[in-house]
Amino acid sequence: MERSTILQLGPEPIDIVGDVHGHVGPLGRLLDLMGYAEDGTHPEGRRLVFLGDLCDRGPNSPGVFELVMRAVEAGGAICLLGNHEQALIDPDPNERQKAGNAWFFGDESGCSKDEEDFGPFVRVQASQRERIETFCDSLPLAVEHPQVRVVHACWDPPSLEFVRSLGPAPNREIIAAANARAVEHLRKEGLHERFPAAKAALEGRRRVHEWAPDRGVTVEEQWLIDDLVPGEHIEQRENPVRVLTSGPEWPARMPMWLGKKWRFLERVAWWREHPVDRPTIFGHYWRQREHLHMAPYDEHARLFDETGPGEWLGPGRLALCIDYRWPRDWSKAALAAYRPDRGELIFHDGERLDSRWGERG
Ligand SMILES: [Mn+2]
Repeated sequence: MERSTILQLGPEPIDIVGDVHGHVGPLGRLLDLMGYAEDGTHPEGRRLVFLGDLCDRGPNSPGVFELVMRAVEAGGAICLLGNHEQALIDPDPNERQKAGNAWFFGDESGCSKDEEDFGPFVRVQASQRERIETFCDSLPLAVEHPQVRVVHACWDPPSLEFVRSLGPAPNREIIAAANARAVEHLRKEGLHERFPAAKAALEGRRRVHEWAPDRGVTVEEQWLIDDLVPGEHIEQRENPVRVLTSGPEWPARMPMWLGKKWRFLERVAWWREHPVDRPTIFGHYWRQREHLHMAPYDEHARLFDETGPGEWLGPGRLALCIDYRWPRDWSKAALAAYRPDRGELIFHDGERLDSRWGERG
């Protein structure tokens, strides 16, 4: 099939699989429950659409890549680019620092920390490395099906237009062009030198993980933060690939230590502010499979309110997030697929939920 960054599908029924994050066993069970053969083919001609974020954090990222690459080659499956696949091929070395990707980068990427947080995990073999990179380079950023639209994090028309304008280029080139656009905006705001300098100045503090900004910052640290907040905001907002693969983010009230770096932005429920006009499925947002308040920082309550796991979101209820986790145990798999023609959400442990878009009847 010819490379296409925004893919148009025909009417054949699809099954959309949420973020897998290295859980190859649960993925196998989910595909089995839906009637797929091991190579990703289906006796009724159904087609798999993976939302991206196949890898990182879980026990076997290489195994998930092997399974999905085979399904794409043999079964006509489609896999979208998630922010974790993007990190594997991003030309900016800063962007490769993602929690849980030491299976791919080894010691250059905070390996011992990953081992402690996510271990044990299977590491990539030398013979797989280039195939995985080539695969990530070829993944579409969005899919349009007659029933639904699919993207990893945010359906944003201007960002899609930017990507479309670049034609069928490999993702590494598209990511580089998007990064360059963000740098151009940093330059306009006079931050293109101060922002990286402020990042570097905080480097030591993030490595030892000893800084506690909620207990006060020095004047010098506040100056750094004053460059970091707008810098990160521009870096996210003005980067069309990042908007599609990790969504718009807004300045957070307090810097957060997340994985391998300090973060000065937080996720926002874009589906409330920028309602979609057609059913849209996405992953990325760590939706809790059962609702549980988590003080003091309850991201679920902020993004999803009290909605149940299969509820559609936003005005008109046209947006559905199918990236799940368990509230008490983040390492336990919670993998689901959405079947638009059946209005059904199916989990790898066999639970099925009715889930239909549109106003409640
Ligand atoms: Mn993601």
